[in-house]
Amino acid sequence: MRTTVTGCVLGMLLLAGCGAGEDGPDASATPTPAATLSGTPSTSATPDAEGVTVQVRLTTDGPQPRGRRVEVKVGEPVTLDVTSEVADEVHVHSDPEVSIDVQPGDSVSRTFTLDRPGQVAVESHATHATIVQLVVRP
Ligand SMILES: [Cu+2]
Repeated sequence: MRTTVTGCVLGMLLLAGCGAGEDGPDASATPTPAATLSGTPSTSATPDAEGVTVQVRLTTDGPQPRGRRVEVKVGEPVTLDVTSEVADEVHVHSDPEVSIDVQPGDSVSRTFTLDRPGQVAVESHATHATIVQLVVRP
């Protein structure tokens, strides 16, 4: 989906070029984040200058999304917008961990950052389902 990220993996030896790539000449190939700061509410994972926002719905049929991979960068703000129809605990398996308790009818937003590359699962503890798998890039 984001070719710059794939390029990062392939160009692992060129770490310095990784972060700079998005500001380089290739930036014209991707949507300009600065122009869409007013919001694109229809997408459930929106990379922009303010970080990544994931819309989460906890329903009687389980969480939405479920098991989806979302790529983020180390230090990039990650916001979970949780709307729940059920009592549940959203648990981010980071270090330190983040946990969001919700009751039926709750809408809770929580922003955090991840300071290490790797994979971080975000779970619904009531259903033991993985909501999203955060793939943290250096
Ligand atoms: Cu957990």
